Amino acid sequence: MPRLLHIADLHIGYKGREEDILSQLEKVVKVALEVRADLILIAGDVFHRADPSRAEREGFLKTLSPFLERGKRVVAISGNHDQGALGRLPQREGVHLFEEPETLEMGELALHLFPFSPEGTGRDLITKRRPSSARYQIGICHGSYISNPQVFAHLGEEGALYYPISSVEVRGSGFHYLALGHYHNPSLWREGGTVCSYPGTVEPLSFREIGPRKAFLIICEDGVRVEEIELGSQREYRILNWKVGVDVQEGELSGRLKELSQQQRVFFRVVLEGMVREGRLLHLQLQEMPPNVEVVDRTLDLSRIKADPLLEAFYRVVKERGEGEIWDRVLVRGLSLLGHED
Ligand SMILES: [Mn+2]
Repeated sequence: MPRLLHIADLHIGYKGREEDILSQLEKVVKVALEVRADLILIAGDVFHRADPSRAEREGFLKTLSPFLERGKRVVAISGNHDQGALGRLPQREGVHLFEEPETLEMGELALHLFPFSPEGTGRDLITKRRPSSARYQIGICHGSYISNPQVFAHLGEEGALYYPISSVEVRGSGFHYLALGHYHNPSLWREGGTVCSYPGTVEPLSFREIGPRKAFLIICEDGVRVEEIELGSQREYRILNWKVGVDVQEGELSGRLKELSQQQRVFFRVVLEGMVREGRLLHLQLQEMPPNVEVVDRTLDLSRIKADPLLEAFYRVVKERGEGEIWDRVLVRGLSLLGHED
């Protein structure tokens, strides 16, 4: 009864996050031992670059050691970020790395591996594999599942052209499980007789990777069963929407932003809206932001409005007309159309 732990998109070597990613991988290894996984499957983008440093390569293998020392195995394929990187790693017992399509048989398991290729498409899932009569058929691929609207919207049309896979090909594959990598947020669904999943990054790496990080435990026992495992994370990305004058007063803004910098485990993006009396002063304050806080300034600068007769007249008309959410939006949209943000 094989048990596999599926992860993807480690991006080891991602600038500024090197330590966090290895710490998170250490946690994955701990989890893999706790849930008695026999194998860790990594569906691409182990490294962030095609030429990982020696420290990154050694860091990867060293972190896997506690798992390998118990005679367990790790199977990884290359993704669009680390094509050519896996071949630079030293041979290590129990570690199987692939940069070309391959079918690997391990007891009751057949692992059909489809590393990223610029010419790759979902058809490869059917044409570039060896037939196998193993009891459990598992596909591993680094590609864009374009039939999932959530994935398609996130990757964008250009990103989704990378190794496009559609539900038609998955339904024809006969896989019990399709272990995907490339899309950076966890997603688990069924397509015909195939369970498909993207685990997402093991550690969040941007404001697009919000929410719990996951690994999937695949239990092969009369078909496959999948258990979702929450990994937590070393750091976290959080977006805050502050309206000046409502959520925060203009005078206390820099103090409030500095408070956020105390929470060093969190990266903050603060979206500022509302009205400020003097935009120039705000910009000066925002120049000295700590590294874990970034500010998106969408405020209206009252001093600029007052200095322009057209903006001023529009502002006065709207203010006389009414107060509240809808009038605020009329004001923001109208002022930007009139050239406030130029
Ligand atoms: Mn990736």
